[in-house]
Amino acid sequence: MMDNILNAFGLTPANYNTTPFGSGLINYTWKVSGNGHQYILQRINKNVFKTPQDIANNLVSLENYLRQTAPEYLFAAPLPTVSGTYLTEDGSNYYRLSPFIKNSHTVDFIEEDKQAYEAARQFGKFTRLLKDFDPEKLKYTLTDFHNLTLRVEQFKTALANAGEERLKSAAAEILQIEANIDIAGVYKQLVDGKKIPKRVIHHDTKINNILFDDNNCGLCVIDLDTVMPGYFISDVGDMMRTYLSPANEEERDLSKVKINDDYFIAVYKGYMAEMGGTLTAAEKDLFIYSGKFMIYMQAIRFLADFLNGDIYYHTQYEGHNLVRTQNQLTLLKRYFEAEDRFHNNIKQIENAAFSAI
Ligand code: ADP
Ligand code: GN1
Ligand code: MG
Repeated sequence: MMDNILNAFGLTPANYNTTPFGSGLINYTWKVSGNGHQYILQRINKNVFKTPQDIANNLVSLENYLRQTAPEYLFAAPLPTVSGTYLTEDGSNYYRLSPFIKNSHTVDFIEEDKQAYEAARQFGKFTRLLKDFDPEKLKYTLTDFHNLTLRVEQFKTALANAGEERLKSAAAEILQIEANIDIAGVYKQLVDGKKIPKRVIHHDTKINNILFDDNNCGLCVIDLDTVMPGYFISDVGDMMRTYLSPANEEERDLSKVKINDDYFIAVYKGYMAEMGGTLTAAEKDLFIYSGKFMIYMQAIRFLADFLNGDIYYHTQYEGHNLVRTQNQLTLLKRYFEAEDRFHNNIKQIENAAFSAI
């Protein structure tokens, strides 16, 4: 099976080794090595991405734009097949191949401020370089992906359809989701009131979607399937969700889910170093809200999947999605507790920048 896939990309199967790679929750990834070359091969989850050709088309138009406007920028776009398309099929799945970026690595959680700064800077740079690219030229590869209003509706449907046993075991988490519904209210107001602009947004700024070099300098952003029009709160919010705690969403010991203020400062400085001159005043005001938005939405998505019988996210053990929900709700609590400190941190950074002028 793999042989046909490699052949489609012009690689002679006998010359290459293919081994599973990475820790994503949606697609399957392999590293393909041989002949002095290395590639990343991915099987696209077709239950999630119904129109993978849209992803390929988006990436080609972004690559063309960036080649003209920022030729030095490292854009980890997929490679064409021998027939010139960017995807190949094995009858039931789509596959794509990208060059493996040399001397790169990813991390699953932050170990030092520098990683948070570098990652935030890379995601900020990506949106900044594309600030004059009309986002509506891109296809929505996942419609309503970060539409929190719809995610709440999907959660309610999951609640209505869930079996007794799962409902019972998730009773406490369901109450916590309901108690924080204001977060969804703020989102609805800002969308209905068109308070912030659509931009080219990555939509999956988890820490393991940044490639680092050996010195922990950011090389580039990867996992480009969900690059589409969106709001900056998606990207900054997912950084807050995945960079602030030394333990990630997989952690079962919830006492390890904490907020590291230095990582918050690093995210702010890194993102603003690129986007500070571009964000509107209304967007800047939503910087801290963005974390609540994404942490809350991820808790809802994990819990809805648990109630639906674990049909979306890869799971490794019974109750995995419920534990992930508990983890995210704990993070949300810690985030609320840190909110005043975040405001003070931002004030201090901005005052220092002002007095340096
Ligand atoms: P998923 O959607 O499953 O998260 P990713 O595109 O993030 O898929 O890829 C999974 C992992 O593969 C990444 O976390 C990274 O470690 C590695 N990876 C992906 N693309 C590249 C690349 N171009 N060069 C080097 N490593 C890569
Ligand atoms: C999924 O593919 P991966 O693992 O980078 C998910 C994200 C979630 C994330 C939670 C298409 O990302 O939205 O935030 O899991 N991607 C999709 O870890 O649903
Ligand atoms: Mg990924």
